[in-house]
Amino acid sequence: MRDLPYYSVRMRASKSKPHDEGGKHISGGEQLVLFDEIREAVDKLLHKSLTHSRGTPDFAQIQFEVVDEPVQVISPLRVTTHTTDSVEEGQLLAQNLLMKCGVPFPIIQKAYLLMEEHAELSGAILIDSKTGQRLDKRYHDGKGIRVSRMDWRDKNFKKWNREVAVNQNDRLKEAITLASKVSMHQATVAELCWSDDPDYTTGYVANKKFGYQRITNLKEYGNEQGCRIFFVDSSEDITKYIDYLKTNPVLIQWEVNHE
Ligand code: WAQ
Ligand code: MG
Repeated sequence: MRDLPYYSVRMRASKSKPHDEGGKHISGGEQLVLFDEIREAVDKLLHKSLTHSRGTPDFAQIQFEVVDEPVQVISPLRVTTHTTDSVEEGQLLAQNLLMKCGVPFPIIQKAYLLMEEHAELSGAILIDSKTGQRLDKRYHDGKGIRVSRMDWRDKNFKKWNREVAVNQNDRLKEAITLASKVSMHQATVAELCWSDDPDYTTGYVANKKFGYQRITNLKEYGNEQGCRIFFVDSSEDITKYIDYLKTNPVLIQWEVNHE
């Protein structure tokens, strides 16, 4: 019997203008579901777009499409949480972890400068981990690369959560799902991320070797400046890498007794 096909369901919402015309990014989301689950996925993404702490959207798009490529099933990254007392402490720790992953300090400094120059992104910035050069600029109007076609089935996520007990919310699920897909690729040296939602200040540094390292206090409460940077090994084929991020379907699955 042929396996049932998966569908990629995507949402993006913006304020004052559509994304392509420079509107403020409010929210985005991606899911990978079976046909019978499309309605539920659309509902969930619609709810996410309408109730966002970055504001109410003036524009939104929700679309789905069948996925023809075979779905790759991978394990979630191992999670560690570091509790810090201030943004300074959190940021210092994030930089130390990035260096441990193999990103030199001057490149981290360049990345922070780039991030400040590009405040209004809806995707991730790709940076050459050897030169600090931005690699994604000519793609997607410079708004960053949006990783798509990934998900973690709720039942398995909940099981993982009961056993590993971090925090049962969709944000964590989405972030680990994305970080696991991204770090799977050999071109990824490390990822640095914190939310652009003003009410969420925990972020992370991730890579395949050290896992998903959550850090509390990566920005001040109320700040709408988010960050998502992939430090990349540019000796790999970048066009293929971006294609992997955008189109390769990946499901996260945690096996019991895995950890
Ligand atoms: N692909 C690429 N970049 C993305 C994607 C995506 N699918 N989704 C979001 N981004 C970028 C985009 O520029 C956003 O502005 C930025 O990341 C932040 O997105 O407790 O909530 O969805 O362990 O606001 C991490 C910590 C939370 C969770 C991250 O990010 C935890 C978060 P947000
Ligand atoms: Mg956000």
